[in-house]
Amino acid sequence: MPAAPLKLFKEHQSFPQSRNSFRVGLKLEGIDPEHPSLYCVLTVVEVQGYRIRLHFDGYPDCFDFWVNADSLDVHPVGWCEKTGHKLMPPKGYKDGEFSWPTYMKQCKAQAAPKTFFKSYNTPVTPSGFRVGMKLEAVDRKNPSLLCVATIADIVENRLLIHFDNWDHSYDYWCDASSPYIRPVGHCQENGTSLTPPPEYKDPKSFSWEAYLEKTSTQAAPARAFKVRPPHGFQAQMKIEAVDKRNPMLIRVCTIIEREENRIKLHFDGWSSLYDYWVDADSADIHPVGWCAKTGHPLQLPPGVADNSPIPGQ
Ligand code: MLY
Repeated sequence: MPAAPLKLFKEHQSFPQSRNSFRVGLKLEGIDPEHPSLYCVLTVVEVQGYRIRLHFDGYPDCFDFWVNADSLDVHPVGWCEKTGHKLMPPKGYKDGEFSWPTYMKQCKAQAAPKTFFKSYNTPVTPSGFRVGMKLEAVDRKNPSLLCVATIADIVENRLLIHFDNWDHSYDYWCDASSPYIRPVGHCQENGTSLTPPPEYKDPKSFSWEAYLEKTSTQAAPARAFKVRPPHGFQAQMKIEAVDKRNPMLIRVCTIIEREENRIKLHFDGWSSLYDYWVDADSADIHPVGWCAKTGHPLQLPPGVADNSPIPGQ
């Protein structure tokens, strides 16, 4: 079976250009993966190859999560203040009560240096998108729904999508070429149904024209939406992928099906009950050899002997 060719992987999935500089104990600011509109106080609690495990200060370990060292979801201490974002303090602090300098002294901790962060080194290309503009977006928790949505934030070429009058749990980050976002009018042009904000009990009573007028907002310009070239992954190709059921683990996988924007993963040697779909641009899929190159353990299919040399023997 062939390994998926390197050229099919995006830069953030492929072999890293630099090493992972993060160390256990360093503090930073980052997006809560369960609430992507929130920036939180985080500490590096484990480093494994090119990945880090992050802990929410003051909260139980069960909320810890893993990211790659070049994740755009993490920022240096002070980033929120500098960019006008609200920072959720550690548990136990009231709003306005938290200050990084005091907290750092109390914890005797260090901030992760700015140079460790990818988000600090990527140039930003201007797009036609502005915060507050409206669009039609797929609700990724209910993927059959294309809904009335707003650009709630823009950071480094990424857009935060919020669904009008729904809570923030449906929010997500994407870029201008995301297949999940469409210009205002897309549903009407294609004769498909648009899910209006929840106060419109009868979807037929919703009109974009009246809504933009009522909310004094603008539609995101159609030219700002970019077309994403198709991914080249094919069935049978081997990759290394994070197991979402135990995200500290990376396993040997086979792509067993493909769709326009997704691939279906099979974990070699495991029941197909565990197969699932991931986006082709997921940060959790990597070329064969990624674990070896970045110094991350690779979970082999059960029953396959690990013949790699044991360090120190
Ligand atoms: N059955 C769900 C659907 C929620 C859809 C929210 N989207 C549009 C943001 C519910 O009613 O909770």
